Amino acid sequence: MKLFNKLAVALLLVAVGVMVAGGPAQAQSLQEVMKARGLTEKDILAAAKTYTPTGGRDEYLCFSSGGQSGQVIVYGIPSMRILKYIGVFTPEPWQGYGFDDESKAVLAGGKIHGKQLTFGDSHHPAISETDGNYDGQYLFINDKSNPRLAVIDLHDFETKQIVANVFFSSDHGGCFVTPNTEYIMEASQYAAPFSKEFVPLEEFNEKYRGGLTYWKFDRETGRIDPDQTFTFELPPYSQDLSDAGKGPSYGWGFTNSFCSERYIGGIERGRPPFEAGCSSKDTDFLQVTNWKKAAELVAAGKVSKVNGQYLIPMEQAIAEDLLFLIPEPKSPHGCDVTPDGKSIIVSGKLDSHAWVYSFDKIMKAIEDRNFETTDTYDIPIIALQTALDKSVNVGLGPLHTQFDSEDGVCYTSIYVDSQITKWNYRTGKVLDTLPIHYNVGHLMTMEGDTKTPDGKYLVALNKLSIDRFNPVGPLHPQNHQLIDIAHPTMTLLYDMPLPLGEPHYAVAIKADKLQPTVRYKTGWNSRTDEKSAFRARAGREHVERNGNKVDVYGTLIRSHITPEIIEVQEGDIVSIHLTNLERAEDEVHGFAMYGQNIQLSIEPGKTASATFTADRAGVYPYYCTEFCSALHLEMQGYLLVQPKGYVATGAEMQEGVTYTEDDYNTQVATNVATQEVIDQVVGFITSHNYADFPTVVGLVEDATDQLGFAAEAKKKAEDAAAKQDWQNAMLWANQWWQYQVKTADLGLRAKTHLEENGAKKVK
Ligand code: K7E
Ligand code: CUA
Repeated sequence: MKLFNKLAVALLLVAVGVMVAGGPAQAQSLQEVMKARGLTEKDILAAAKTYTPTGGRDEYLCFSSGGQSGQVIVYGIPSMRILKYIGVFTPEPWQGYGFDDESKAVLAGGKIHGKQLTFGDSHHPAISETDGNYDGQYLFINDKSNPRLAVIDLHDFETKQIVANVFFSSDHGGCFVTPNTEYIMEASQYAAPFSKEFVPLEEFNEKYRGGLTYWKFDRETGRIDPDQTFTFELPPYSQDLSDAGKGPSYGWGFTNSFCSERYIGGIERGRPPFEAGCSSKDTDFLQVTNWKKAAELVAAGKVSKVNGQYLIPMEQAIAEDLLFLIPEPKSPHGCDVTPDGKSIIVSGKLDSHAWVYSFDKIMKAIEDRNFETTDTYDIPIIALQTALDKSVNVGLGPLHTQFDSEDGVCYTSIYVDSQITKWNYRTGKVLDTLPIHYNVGHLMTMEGDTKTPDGKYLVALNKLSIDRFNPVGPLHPQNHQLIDIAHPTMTLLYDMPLPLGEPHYAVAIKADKLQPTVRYKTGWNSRTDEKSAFRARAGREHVERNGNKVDVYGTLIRSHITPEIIEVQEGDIVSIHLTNLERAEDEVHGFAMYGQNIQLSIEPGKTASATFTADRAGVYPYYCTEFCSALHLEMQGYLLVQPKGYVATGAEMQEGVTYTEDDYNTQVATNVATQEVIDQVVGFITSHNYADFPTVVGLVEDATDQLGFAAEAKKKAEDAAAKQDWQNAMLWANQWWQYQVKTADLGLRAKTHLEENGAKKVK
């Protein structure tokens, strides 16, 4: 007892102590906050450069690979606020991705040997380009584990297409777009037989192959066209990263490799491991391909199809001068074409140099047939010294290079030394270095792989975060560090933990180049971008039965799902198609059902479908999963799966409350008063220049819709009252009021927006 008292007193003292010493609760001035939180002036400056007040927007949007999560992560720069995850190779329930029929069809495009995969290892995102600059229309990303590419449309940030490589069994060197997004490059990584059949490792040199696919992108359809796509057969050299030429090097592609030793491992056979055998030679090969000439050969019908796609065998590539090799430093990583298209920078991962190749020198060697020798596969090799411009000592373990707005200036990530090196690829001078926490992989500057980089900020995509954040168990977040590069010396601004996968690469685009839509045309299949065959209009909701196939054509609008009761029989195959009738910005409804693994996300205008077999008789409540309005919880319904042979009892549905004429009259009085409020708000809006405010125009459209519904409900109430059916009169009067409430809510939001944004009185 005594001990307990002592403890209690001690705790009290501690509590008081904290209160006395704990200035923070009182801190008002900047100095006090700085002192209390131990912040330096440098910290405050960094905060001021990244802090974005409420409602503020970012200058750039970054699309980061989500690594093993198979997604794309979207965040703002400089605030580093995460804005969205985009489901790409893996199901993403809160977006309905992989749960609705429409997105399942997209994911099905990525099946491997007929197997539906729920995993992807996303690596390199690329934004579509026009004339070598980001145009903000599409985003592409590859899956290393299962060689696939995805197309994301930036008009709605949704994944539209996944294609699987018919030759490769892994990839890495994608996605890299040609300057007008004619093609998207995808290079294989781990060599495997193109036949995808069993071939013993003893036949590695003859039958295992690397390759480089140039996927044709069709701007008209916004989709990859596999029929016009072609692949270079390459030696089994473990191709790594790629980049497309631009400017003078337009028409060419560059792909490095890291195991031209063609070592095939076998620890369990007593052989040294891959890591020893794949790094034993001093050099590997940069593979130079002429895609423009290859495309001409394809168009001229000179390339044959294998597995249904154009394949350019090595002999043909050699004979047609489409393929050349250049030695590059030991086990390189990174392959980056400079903004002027004149140089290619390759980093020696096991070396401390960045190697700058001259495109002019490469072309001269090809013209002069100045080859050192050929490789085992008869591919001509241009001598390193013939093609090299210079090599620059940038630090141990250089990986990737990105570019600044200032001519010649670039930044290379240094993995082993954990730093960023700023240098000049024209002069060969190192300009600055900045330590990174820890082990940077890729790095990215604003629009840093285009013809006209913006500079300004750099993000270091670090592999480890170790001690940078509060511990959350042995699996730590990754760390994206934001760096200010607008000045001669680099400064670290911000650490952002990324709690998803290993984000390999990221690209950032000026935010004002993106103009995403806020709503779809009503009844839209967002995955195919056309009117859905399953759309339904208000008042036209219905159920169709064909044998044991039941199609429900329903709608969603605040705050009800139509239909609210669905009756099917055990064994039926049920498809529920729902159209969101809302036009209001951000007014999304969800749809989830007990026990059926169903979750849809239905944005304004979208039609989404869920198909399942009602294989067990029972009662299955469903509801809207987005808190969309005050009566969101009431946005509900029942699927009744009747047992085989069920016969209805013929009894009436019983309501819990009986209403009288008085109830009806009270409700009508409320509605009349509510209408007065609405009229006042409408008066305010229409007496101002509201048409100049698109947000308000949207709100007014939506309010007009709601008011229209109110009028319909009012009529039903009055019809029932005329028949003295007070039960239905009262319930419809209440529904009339529900629509009024939504109208008033929208009107008030519009009024507030006008007041806050300085609308002018016009009459
Ligand atoms: Cu992690 Cu580009 Cu796949 Cu380098 S890659 S670090
Ligand atoms: Cu719709 Cu909640």
